Amino acid sequence: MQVADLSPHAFRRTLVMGVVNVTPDSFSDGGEWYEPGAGEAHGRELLAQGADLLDVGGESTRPGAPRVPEAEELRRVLPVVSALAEAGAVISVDTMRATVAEAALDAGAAFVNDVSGGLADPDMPGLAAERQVPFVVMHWRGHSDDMYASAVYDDVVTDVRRELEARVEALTAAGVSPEQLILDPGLGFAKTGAHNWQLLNRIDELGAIGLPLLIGTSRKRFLGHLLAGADGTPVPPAERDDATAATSALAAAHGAFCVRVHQVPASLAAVRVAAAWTAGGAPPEPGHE
Ligand code: PMM
Repeated sequence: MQVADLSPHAFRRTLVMGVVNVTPDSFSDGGEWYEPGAGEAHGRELLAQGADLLDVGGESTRPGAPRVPEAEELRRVLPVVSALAEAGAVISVDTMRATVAEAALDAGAAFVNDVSGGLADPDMPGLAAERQVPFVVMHWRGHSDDMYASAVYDDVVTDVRRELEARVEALTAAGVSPEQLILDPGLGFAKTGAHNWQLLNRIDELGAIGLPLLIGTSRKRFLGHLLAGADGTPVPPAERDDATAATSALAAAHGAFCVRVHQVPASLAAVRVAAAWTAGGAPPEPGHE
């Protein structure tokens, strides 16, 4: 099998990152892939469906979630990373801990996805600099136990942009190369639904920073509210995949580097449509050039 170059500088079309949550309590799929072997089996399924990358995480970031002890996070993540890397997947590890990121890289992960953008663990910037791997810097204002307290902005897009640029400056000062960096507005993290829609509406202002963007809308609460029926009850997470795929198409049409999704096939079709629409013809698929 030819391994595609999925690094940000080899960008061809928007990549689809499939989510493998090895957690008992994620909001979107909590517990489904938590049993031994289930995370690996789910990752293999997403890979077979055409996911470009798999994002393996062992700590839920749902609002209000308590932190998971490091030993438990390692226990959850490492066997799944090793098995899926062995199966040929390009893996990102979704962690805020440098120790977990390092162990996952040693076990075959290729990217680090840090929802705190290197803020939660002072050792993370140094690790990213040392390992020179792609590093996802998400906009973050604090741990999940009280993130809505900090959902206060003058202008959410301007503020998120400024805070992401400050992270870029701090990380590059710590020796991380700008070529490694992928930025993410952190939809739902210290953001209300209204904030999320503003960020998507003005995604080009974030793109103007000049670094690749990763967008994570998948199954999030604001989509549940958008699709609510007349009585106002949000549709449940598993019924938000069509809306997620629509956001994947739009994010791709606005030049996003990657979309992070739970259900791969519809978003993969969406980003391929967007690529063909934008180019006026289907570009070669990653790995098939
Ligand atoms: N969202 C979640 C977890 N990790 N990582 C990035 N980079 N961006 C996101 O938007 C993001 C993330 C929360 O969703 P989940 O609990 O369903 O994985």
